Amino acid sequence: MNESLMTIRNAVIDGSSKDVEGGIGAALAAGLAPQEILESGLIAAMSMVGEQFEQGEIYVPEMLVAARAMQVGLSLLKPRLIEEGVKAKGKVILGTVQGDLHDIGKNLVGMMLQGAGYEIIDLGTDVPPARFAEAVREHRPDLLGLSALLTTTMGNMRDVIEAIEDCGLRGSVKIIVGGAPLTEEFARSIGADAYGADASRAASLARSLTSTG
Ligand code: B12
Repeated sequence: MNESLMTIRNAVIDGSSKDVEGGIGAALAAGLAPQEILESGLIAAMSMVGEQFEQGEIYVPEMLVAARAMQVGLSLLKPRLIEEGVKAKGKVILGTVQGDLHDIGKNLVGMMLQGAGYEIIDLGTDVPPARFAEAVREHRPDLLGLSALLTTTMGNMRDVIEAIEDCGLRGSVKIIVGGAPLTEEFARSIGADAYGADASRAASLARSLTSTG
């Protein structure tokens, strides 16, 4: 594997933003594609962090510094991942459901959709169902994307969909859901339109769900 990708992985795991920055600079200078740096560097490191946490080798503080280093890396790659001057293909509201603070995956989905030409309204994390419904009423998006990373919060997606149904707005917006603990079956069971396993799938789903005709 390319040396700079190893540097990036180790830097994310160690929580060293400075080394992430150096590694990404080196990787880009070596001609690696931003997508490869993202997948084989940043995302690969984050899944190793998840495994270490699961095995009790690291704790929340280490996970947090790793997440910060990952965010630094994402912000550096962002301009490269987003094609400039693309005309908006539609409007997307994104948010992480109530009780859940994980936002790296959601942010990545936002970047990919922005790169695919969508206007993004990001409601952030720990978003209550009423706030989602209010935003759908106010912005009239083509698509709503919900994220959840915890088995204890994924059920809150159902409440969001119900809140939107209660306002009579369900027919006006397509809803896609994602996050590590989710499955296709779960998405179907809560009445979502689709499940996206990763950010590039989110972009292809957006294209197919928002295309007219
Ligand atoms: C980083 C991290 C944190 C950071 C989050 C920082 C941040 N700003 O996001 C911090 C330290 C805050 C954290 C806290 C906690 N965490 Co945490 N965390 C993680 C970790 C290591 C990585 C998550 C991540 O960013 N992955 C990288 C991104 C790119 O991947 P992703 O999020 O899965 O997103 C992709 C897809 O899922 C999809 N996707 C995501 N959202 C959406 C939305 C749509 C619409 C679509 C289409 C697609 C999509 O596309 C994304 C891009 O490809 C995971 C482990 C793991 N392997 O997931 C644990 C993990 C999610 N955390 C876990 C736990 C237990 C916690 C805590 C409860 C720990 C504690 N005891 O306090 C708290 C909960 C805090 C809260 N209330 O939310 C558990 C969850 C277990 C479970 N089954 O519920 C995990 C799985 C770790 C583990 N193996 O045990 N965590």
